[in-house]
Formats: sequence, structure tokens, C-alpha cells
Amino acid sequence: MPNECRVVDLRSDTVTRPTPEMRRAMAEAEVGDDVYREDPTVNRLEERAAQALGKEAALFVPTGTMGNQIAIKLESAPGDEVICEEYSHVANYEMGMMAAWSGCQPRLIPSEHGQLSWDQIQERMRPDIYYYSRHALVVLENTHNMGGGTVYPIEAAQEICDRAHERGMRVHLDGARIFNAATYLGRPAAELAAPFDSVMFCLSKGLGAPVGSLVAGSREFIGRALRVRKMMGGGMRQAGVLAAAGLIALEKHPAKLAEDHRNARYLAEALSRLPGIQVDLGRVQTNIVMFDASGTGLSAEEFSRRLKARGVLINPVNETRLRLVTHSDAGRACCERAMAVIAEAAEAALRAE
Ligand code: TLP
Repeated sequence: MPNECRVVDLRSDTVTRPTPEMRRAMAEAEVGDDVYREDPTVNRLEERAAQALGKEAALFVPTGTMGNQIAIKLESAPGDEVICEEYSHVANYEMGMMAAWSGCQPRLIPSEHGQLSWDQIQERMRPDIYYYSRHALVVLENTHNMGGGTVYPIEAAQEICDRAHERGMRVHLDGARIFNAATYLGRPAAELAAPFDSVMFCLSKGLGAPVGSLVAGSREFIGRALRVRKMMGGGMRQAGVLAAAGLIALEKHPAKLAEDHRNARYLAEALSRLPGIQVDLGRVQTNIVMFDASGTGLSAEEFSRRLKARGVLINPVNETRLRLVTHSDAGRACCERAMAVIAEAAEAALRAE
């Protein structure tokens, strides 16, 4: 067994560690004080990110959460409702920040696998009358994390943006994994980002950087975002040491994502053949696999605990389902080892029943 597979960590693609090339670039990075906008490496990363997403400007932020919450703050007023999917990251995993920080509440729209259509949104919208909360902003998520890494069809996203804009709303994209979506569709990320007013994406997930995300939009939007980032405590000084790794992530690592997708498909297909495990293969489009282990007679938490005891880390997402995420620190050999452990755990649980 390769040494790096002794513990196979499939909890998230956030667990990736910087490559030797990134560590060298970090050590050698040219830096300055980014609060004065004098860090040449951060400036370069922001320019490249804006180009990659086809936007006028971009801003380096420590986390995806901060990037999303800056956009929500800028595009809403207290008392507004933010339209988002029921299991979206902004509404479920950002610590209630849209309420705590922007004074907004989410208007949650249920969906099948994370993708909304304009019809589904319209059905839940309040009439535009002064005594109802205003819908200021729509937030979409691509890929959709809890939907199982599913990808928005380009036309559906375009239609939502067009209709929302006609009604005077803005649209933000939580594109934490937009490069995974672009890889799946075989289209440039800029094409996926084009209809949105603002886009956040993460360097610290499948792209493999240790820290960092970007929020991109018009020059005017990013000018205002700079102030909000500072308010949130996100002015980072010599952040070029982080941006240096981010530049490698942005320029070289999108090409690696297809391999993560092939490994997710390998795992999903192998899981679908196991007794007691259910997986919807049609939903496995990128690097996330959701599977149901309840047929083994174990709760997702107990199943996860048994895997962990054998060196395979996979988190439960609720009582019955678990989520695994492939990434470049767990190549095919590690995925094969993980699969053997999962198979043993499922079969042992069924024998004991
Ligand atoms: N996602 C994390 C957890 O928070 C769930 C993960 O392991 O997948 N948008 C999306 C769609 C995300 O998946 C995440 C992180 C974020 C935003 C936030 O990014 P960070 O962790 O940098 O604040």
C-alpha cells in the first residue's frame, strides 16, 4: 500500500496540502502590504482571477464564506430576503451570517439536486408590494455541494439571471467549485460566470491551495467589496505568501480536476455494487459522491466511525447519508484502498444483522 494511503481522507477537497511547487513559490513570493494594495503577488492573483472569470476585477479573501458574505452585504439591505436553494451553503453552513451581518433572511427554495429553475423561484417569490420583504438578491451554487456536486446547465443559470435582472434583482454565484463545473461541461469558467453580477470561487478546495478564495465582479463592486473585507477583518497585509500558492492553483490545477472526477465515478460505481449501499449514479457529475448506508443497518455516523477505525475518513451528512469528496491528495490507489475498506465494513455489518 502506498504510504500516503494509510489514512485516506475523503471528508472534503479542502484537506489538500500545498504541493512542493506551491511551497517553493510561497517561500520566494514577492510581498508588500496588501492593505495599501502594495502586494505584487496578490495584485497578480486578483488580475488573473478576474481574467479567468471574465470579470473586470477580483478581490482575494481568506475564505469562501467571507467572499459570499461580502457579496450578500453589498447587494442587500436589512429586512431583505435572499433567494437561495434550500440546502445552499450560504443558508446552511455560513453560521447564519446573512442574518447576523447583513440583516437578511433566506427565502429557501426546494429543489431536486441543488439546481433551481426560474419557474421554481418565481413560484416562491412574494409580490412586489411595499408591505412584503424585498427580494434583493438571488444566490446560486455551482457545483452544488449538498446536491452531490451537481452542475447547473448553462441555459438554466442564464435564464434565472436574465429574469432576476428584469425584476431589478442581482444574482451572485457561489462558485466555490466553479472549475469543477467548467471541467464537467468542457466550457471555460468565464462562460459559466458571465450572466452573474458577482462570483466567488475557492482556491483552497480541489485547486489545492492552502488558503484563499476570490470574489469577482465589476470594478465598482470590487471597490466597495474592499471596504467590506476590511470591516470584516479581512485585510491581510503580506498575503502574497498565500497568493503565490493561489496563482499555481489557478493556473495549473484546473487541468487536474478531471482526474478527481474520474475517481469519484470509480468510487460511485463500486459503491453502487455493494450490498446495503445506495448511490444515485446519475447525480455523480464532479468530485462529490453522496451515498446512503442505511441498508447496512447502521446509521451514517456509525458507518463513518467504523471506516475511520480502518483509516478511511468520510463524513456523515445526516442520519442515513454520507458524503465523500475526491481530490488530488487521494489518487486512484488511495481510492481503491478506501473502496476495499468500505466494502468490508458494509459486508461485516450485514453479516452481523
Ligand atoms: N464547503 C465545505 C464545508 O463548509 C461544507 C466543504 O467541505 O465542502 N460555498 C460552498 C459551495 C462550499 O462548499 C464551501 C465550503 C464554501 C462556500 C465556504 O468556503 P470556506 O470553507 O472557504 O469558507
